[in-house]
Amino acid sequence: MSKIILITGGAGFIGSHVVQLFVTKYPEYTIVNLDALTYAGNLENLKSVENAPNYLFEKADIQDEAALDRIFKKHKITDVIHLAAESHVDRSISDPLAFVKTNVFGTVNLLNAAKKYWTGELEKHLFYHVSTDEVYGSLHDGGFFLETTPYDPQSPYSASKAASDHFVRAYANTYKMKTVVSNCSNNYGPNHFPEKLIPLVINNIKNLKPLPVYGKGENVRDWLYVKDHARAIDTVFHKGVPGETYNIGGFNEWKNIDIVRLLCQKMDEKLGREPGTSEKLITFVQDRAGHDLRYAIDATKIQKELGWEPSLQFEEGIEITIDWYLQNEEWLSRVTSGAYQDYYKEHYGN
Ligand code: NAD
Ligand code: TDX
Repeated sequence: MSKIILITGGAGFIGSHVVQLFVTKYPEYTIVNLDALTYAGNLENLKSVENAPNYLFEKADIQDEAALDRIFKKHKITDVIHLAAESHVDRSISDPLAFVKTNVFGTVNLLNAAKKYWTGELEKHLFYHVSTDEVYGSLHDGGFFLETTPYDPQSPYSASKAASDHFVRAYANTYKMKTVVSNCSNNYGPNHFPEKLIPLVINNIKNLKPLPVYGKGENVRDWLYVKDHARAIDTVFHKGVPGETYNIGGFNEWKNIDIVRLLCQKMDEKLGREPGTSEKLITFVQDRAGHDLRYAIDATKIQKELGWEPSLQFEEGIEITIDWYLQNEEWLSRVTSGAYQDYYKEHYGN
C-alpha cells in the first residue's frame, strides 16, 4: 500500500539518514519531512534527495498545533516516524525547559494531531516513536538494558524522552492508537552535529584544539553507525509488532577515553602528522553533572524477532566517518560558525 509518511526531525543527524533511506528505497511512498530547523537541523543534509518526486519538506514546529493540523490535512498523512527532539544532554542541563517543550509537549501535540486526523480508523495508521537507551538510566554493576528494564532517567534530556515514551504508550492504551517505540544507543556517522563527542573531537583534532574529556574518560557508551540505526528504523516500521518496544544497539561498548585515543591515532595517520601529535591535545575537564556511567543495549529481541543486526564494524564506521568530515569541510565550517562559537565558549570556556 502506498503510504504518506510524516518524518519529524528529518533535517537532523539521524532523521536525515532515515529520510534518505525511505525516499530512495520506497519510491511508492511519499515522505513529508517536518522540521523546525533549529540549530541542529540542516537541509544540506538532504541534498541527495531534495529534488526527488516523492520528497516534500515542511518547516514547522511540533509545538504548533495549527501547523500540525494543516500538514496532516494537506498531505493526508498515513503514518508518523517521530524523531524531532532536543537531543544534547549538556544543553538539557543548562536549559531543561526547552527539552520539556519540544520532547514532551511537542510529542503530545503530535500524538493529538495524529489521533484527531486518524479518528475512526486508528488501527490503520502507525505512530512510530524513536527514542534513546538513556531512559533506562545508568549501569553500574554490569548487565544490559532490556526492553523490560525499568525506566530510570537521570538527566533532563533522558527524563524528557522517558516522558515522551510514556505518553506514546499511554495513547496506545487509552485511545487504541497503533504505536511502536524503539530505544537506541549512541549513534555516530556523517551529519552528526559537532557538539557531540565524536564529531567534536574530529573537528578539534583537525584544528589542533584541546580535546575535552569529561571526568576521567571512564564512562562507557555503546556506539552504532547511523545508517544501521536507519536500517533498524526501516525494519521496525515495517515488521515491528504494534504496542511493542525494540532496543537497538551496536554490541559495541567503548570508554570515552579509548574512543578519543582511537580518533587521535587514525587522524594522525590520515593527516600525515607525527604519531602522538593529537593525543597531546587530550584535556581532562570538569565532569558532566550527573554523568551516566555506562549504557549498554541488549539488542537480541530485534535481532531474533525482526532479523536486524548491525552491518558495519566500528573501526570501519569510524574510518568512513573521519573521511566524511575531512571531505566535507564546508559543511563543518558552516555549522561551527556563528551560534556554535558562542555555545562552545560558554560550555568549554575557550
Ligand atoms: P538532532 O539534534 O541531530 O536533530 C533533531 C532534529 O529535530 C533537528 O533537525 C531539529 O531541527 C529538529 N527539531 C528540534 N526541535 C524541533 C521542534 N520543536 N519541531 C520540529 N523539529 C524540531 O538529533 P538526532 O541525534 O538526529 O536524534 C534524533 C532522534 O533520535 C531524537 O529523538 C533522539 O532523542 C533520538 N536518539 C538519538 C541518538 C543519538 O545518538 N543521536 C540515539 C538514540 C536516540
Ligand atoms: O566534550 C565532550 N566530552 C566528553 O567527554 C562531550 C560532548 C561528551 N563527552 C562524553 C559524555 C558522554 O559520556 O562523551 C560521551 C558521549 O557524549 P555525547 O556525544 O554528548 O552523547 P551522550 O550524552 O552519550 O548522548 C547521545 O546518545 C544518546 C546523544 O546525544 C543522545 O541524543 C542519545 O539519546
